[in-house]
Amino acid sequence: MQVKTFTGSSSGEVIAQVKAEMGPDAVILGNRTYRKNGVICHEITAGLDRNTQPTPQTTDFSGFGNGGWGDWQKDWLKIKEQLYALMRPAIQMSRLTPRQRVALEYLQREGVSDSVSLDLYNRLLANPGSSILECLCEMVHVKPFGIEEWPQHIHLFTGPFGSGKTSTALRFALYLRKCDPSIRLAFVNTDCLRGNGRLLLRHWAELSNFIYLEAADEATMQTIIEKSAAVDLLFIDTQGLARGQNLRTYTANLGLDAKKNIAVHLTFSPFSNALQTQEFIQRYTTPFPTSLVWTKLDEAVSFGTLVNVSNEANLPISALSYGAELQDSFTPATEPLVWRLVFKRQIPGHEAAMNPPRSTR
Ligand SMILES: Nc1nc2c(ncn2[C@@H]2O[C@H](COP(=O)(O)OP(=O)(O)OP(=O)(O)O)[C@@H](O)[C@H]2O)c(=O)[nH]1
Ligand SMILES: [Mg+2]
Repeated sequence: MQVKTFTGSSSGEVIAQVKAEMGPDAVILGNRTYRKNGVICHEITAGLDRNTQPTPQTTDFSGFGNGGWGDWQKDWLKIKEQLYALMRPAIQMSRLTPRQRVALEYLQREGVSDSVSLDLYNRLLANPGSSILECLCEMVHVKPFGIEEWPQHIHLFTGPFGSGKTSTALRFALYLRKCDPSIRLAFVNTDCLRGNGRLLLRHWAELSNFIYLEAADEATMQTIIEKSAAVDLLFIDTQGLARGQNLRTYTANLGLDAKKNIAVHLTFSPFSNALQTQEFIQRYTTPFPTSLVWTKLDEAVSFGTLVNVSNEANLPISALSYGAELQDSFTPATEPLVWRLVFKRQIPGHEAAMNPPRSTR
């Protein structure tokens, strides 16, 4: 390992030196601040492993599941936290307008991560006069669920166990039926082993006059897809994936490849910590166009996680769900709905915000 110590008058300056000289793979081994001849000096010791294997990309799951990837991810998260802690002084609130400052401080209290805060701060400085919402809209994308925005023939619902996959698939189907009563839609359940979800989907699909099918293997799935020209849309409901599994392999095993016209909808509820969320994103990332569906918003008390995950995963939010029932508990996402949720904790359709936070206007 190559180890080197850098000094400078600010931590930001020293980090820039580390990056310039040792590159993005450098690891911070230690840091200290001291006074020399009355001047404050910042010192960072950084290391670079010359024999390091290439940084795992989101596409590389080779080390996944044997502990190595998970440990690496944990370490990297810690390093990132340290880096951002060092860079926090770089956020000089005094350089923002009072309105921007209040909004940024509020977001930080609501759980928006240091990296998102810093990114937002830099955007605000780079575009003087821009509003915080303008900058946030560049960082968190919204693409409301509907046929126009999501015209794919096949829609696959994925996400952690119990995150609301089946409910979301049914809500989406009922919503499309409401928009177009003549729509022909078939559900394919790939979760054929576990009883409850299977029964729930079958029950609701049949009750709502949708076709219900099951496919536990590639051959059955291929047959269904070949015949699916008879319907306008095919909705595939899947099961959650355990640690060590990933959606790329899961979809490949069902013969769902890039040649097929597929959209993926990833259901997430805003309760996981940063490490778990990051791991979920890796687990459920595929090359298919993907949306984020935020579920169980009625159970959450703050929504900073929405900003962190949507920004980090770089996936558009397509829908918001906020109730255990199938009816009146879901809406396609729009920017005003998302930002009212984040800034006012206002659940869509509910006029009054929960514990409206002070001074965000
Ligand atoms: N409070 C609340 N409950 C919800 C919401 N969405 C779904 N649920 C409930 O969460 C539970 C799990 O929902 P499902 O749709 O079965 O979740 P799933 O991801 O398909 O679950 P598995 O297939 O078992 O992994 C059910 O009791 C739903 O009623 C929501 O937005 N708010
Ligand atoms: Mg289910």
